[in-house]
Amino acid sequence: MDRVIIHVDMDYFYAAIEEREDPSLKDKAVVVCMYSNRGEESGAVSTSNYIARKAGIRSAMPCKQAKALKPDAVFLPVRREFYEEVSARVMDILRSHADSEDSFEKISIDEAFLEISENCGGDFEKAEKIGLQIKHDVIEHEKLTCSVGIGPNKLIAKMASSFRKPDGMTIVKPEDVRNFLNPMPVKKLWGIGKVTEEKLQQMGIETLGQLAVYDTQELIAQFGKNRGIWLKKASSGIDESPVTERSSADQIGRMASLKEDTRDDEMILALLKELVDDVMKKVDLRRISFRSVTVTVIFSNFRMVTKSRTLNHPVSDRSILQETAREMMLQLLHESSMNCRRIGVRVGNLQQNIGQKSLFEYFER
Ligand code: TTP
Ligand code: MG
Ligand code: MG
Repeated sequence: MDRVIIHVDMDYFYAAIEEREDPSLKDKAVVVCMYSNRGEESGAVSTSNYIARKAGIRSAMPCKQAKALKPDAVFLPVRREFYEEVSARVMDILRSHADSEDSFEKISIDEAFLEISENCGGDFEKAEKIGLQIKHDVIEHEKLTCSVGIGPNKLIAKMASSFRKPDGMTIVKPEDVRNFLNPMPVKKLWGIGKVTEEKLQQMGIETLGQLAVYDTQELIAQFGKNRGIWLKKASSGIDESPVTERSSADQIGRMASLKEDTRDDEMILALLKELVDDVMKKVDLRRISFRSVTVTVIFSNFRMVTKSRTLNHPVSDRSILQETAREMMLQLLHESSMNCRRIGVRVGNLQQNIGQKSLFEYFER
C-alpha cells in the first residue's frame, strides 16, 4: 500500500484569527506585529493578511517599513497565547483525521502532518475526499481557512500545501512527483535556505530537475555527506521520514556559568560558542543529526528564559548550530537588559546518521 501523507498549513494564521474576532477588519489590510520592548517603532511583522501582502508586506519586515508601504493598514500586536488556544483546537480537528494518535505531527503553531495511508487505503481519490473534509471541518469549527497538500511523503505534502494558497488543495500522486518538482527553482525545496541556494546557483543548478540529476559525489564534495545525500534525495522527491509526534526525551545539551554576571554580548556569545563546540563533539561522536535547537539564559535574578527552533530537516552541521544558537541568543538577550548568570544550548529530535553502507546501497543500485 502506498503511503499517503497530508500536510495542512493555516492561511495567514494570526491575521486570520484577528479578522475572525473583529469582522470590521474584513476587506482591510491587517498586519500583526511583534513589538519589541523598545516600543512600537522597533517591531517586526509577524504576519499579514493577503490584502496587506499585495502591498508588499512580508513576515519579518520591520513594522515601520510595513507602515510606509500601506499607511491605511490596521496594525495589531501579537496575542500569542490566544493563537495557541486556537491552534490547539485546530490540531485536535486535524489529529482526528490521522490513521492513529501516533500518525500525527504538529510542526509549528499552524501546521501539521497526518498520515492517512490506512484511512484511504493508499488511494489518492479517497485521500482527496479526506482533504476536503479537513478543510470543511476547520471552517465549520474555527471559521478559518487552510491549505492542504497531499503526497506520498512529508516533503511532497509540505511543498504541495504551499503550492496553492490561500484556501488551496494540491494533490501530488507518486507518478506526478517528478513533474511537480522538476520545474521548481531550488529555493522552493523545503529545507533549502539562502546559503545553499546561492551555492547551487554558482554550480549552475537553478531547478530541482537539474539538482536531481546532478552527480551525487560532486554534491557530497560540495556540501558534505549528509547534506549532499539529502539534496540528491529530496530533489528527487524521496523522503522516508515517518510521521511521528515529536518526543523531547532525547537531547544533548550543555550549560555553563559566565565568569561573572554580565551583559557583555561578546562575552556571552564567546561562551555560547564553546558550548556549541562541546555539543557538536557529542553529536559527531554519536553520529547523529538533530532537528531542534534550544538556547537558555538564566539571568542574575535566576529567571530563566528559553527559545527553540525546529529545523526543516535533520542536520549535523556545526555552522548551522552555531548560527541558529547565536541568532536565538541575541533575540533572548534583546528581550531583557538584566545581567546573565548562566547560559545553555541543546539539540533535540535526534536521529542516527545514514551510514556509508546505506549510501551506496541507495545510489549504486
Ligand atoms: P506561516 O504559516 O508561515 O504564515 P501564515 O500562516 O501567516 O501565512 P500563510 O498563509 O502564507 O501560511 O506562519 C504561521 C504563523 O507564524 C503566522 O501567522 C505568524 C507566525 N510567524 C511569525 O511570527 N513570524 C514569521 O516570520 C513567520 C513566517 C510566521
Ligand atoms: Mg500558515
Ligand atoms: Mg505555517
